[in-house]
Amino acid sequence: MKKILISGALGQVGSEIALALRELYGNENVILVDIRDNVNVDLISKGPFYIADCRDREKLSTIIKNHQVDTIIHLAAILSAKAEQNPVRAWDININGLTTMLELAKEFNCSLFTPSSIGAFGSSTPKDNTPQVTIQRPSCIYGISKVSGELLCDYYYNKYNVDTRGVRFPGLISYLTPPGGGTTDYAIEIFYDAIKYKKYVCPLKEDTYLDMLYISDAVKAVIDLMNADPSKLKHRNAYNITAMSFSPKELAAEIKKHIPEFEIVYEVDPIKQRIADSWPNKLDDSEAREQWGFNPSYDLEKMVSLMLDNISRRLNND
Ligand code: NAD
Ligand code: AKB
Repeated sequence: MKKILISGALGQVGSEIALALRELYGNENVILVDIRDNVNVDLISKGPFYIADCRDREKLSTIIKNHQVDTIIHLAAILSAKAEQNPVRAWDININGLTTMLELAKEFNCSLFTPSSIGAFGSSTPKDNTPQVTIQRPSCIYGISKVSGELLCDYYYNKYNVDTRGVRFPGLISYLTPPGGGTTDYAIEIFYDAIKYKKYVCPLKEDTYLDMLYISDAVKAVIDLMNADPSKLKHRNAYNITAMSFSPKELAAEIKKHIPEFEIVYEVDPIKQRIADSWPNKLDDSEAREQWGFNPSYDLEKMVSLMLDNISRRLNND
């Protein structure tokens, strides 16, 4: 990785990867694209930034050529809950956006990272210790686009030798940029409401278990996988990774250790609950650990303490 283009760069994940990569490789060598420019003003001003749709091959082709890009990190996508509101649009962006990026990677000989998700699994997948290779019949449009994306990336590697790599991210927890409309967003929103109102109305049932990962571990995973020895990678696209699995009730109990008066109540959102119920409780990520050294640092206790400290500081400064 020397010259890196990030699509969807102002989103929850992109903004954090952009910061880390600019620190490592220099501001000028990390080129950001998104369809909006009204967030993360600091990122936009400190290095190359372009408004570009991930389906706009011509515009992206010019950007890649002008900056001599060698690596694409494709993050532009519509997340699970938002995708259910307009499945046709979500399919168009998630699939035609990825196909455009894969075509560009082929044309300009770039490596390409794009994330899949725990959403790529469905109700018929084993729920506990979900294996790396298993049945994948997701029921939400986001998940269907994610499985298709995994297969498309395999196809471009096998047919055209494009250096595609990817992970199945669980719910990612961070505070720099708000989440973009996923089912796991509750695990971020809860911190803001706990600090501001000492109360959170949770859209998922108290015993809904989902995998989660703190953002620093997610960013490190992307960098480590992209720098990994390709001969060690048996599953280039879509490695299971996770650091913790918890339910809303367990997350609330951990928050209560810091804010004793905090209370959680449940008003189930049927769409989010249906999606969450179809996803695994806990992934088996042993292949990522063995093949490229995935080893997250943040567990539930450490993550909660860090989120509360940082969000409190942010809210006090606003
Ligand atoms: P997000 O919604 O926060 O950010 C997505 C960004 O893409 C936004 O800034 C948006 O403006 C941009 N975008 C949307 N449509 C676009 C288009 N047509 N062209 C260019 N840009 C466009 O999402 P995120 O959480 O940052 O997710 C990034 C990637 O990580 C996605 O592929 C997502 O599926 C995956 N992922 C995220 C999580 C998570 O918990 N955040 C978990 C699993 C996988
Ligand atoms: C979502 O909930 O849609 C995302 C994901 C797990 O893919 N956070």
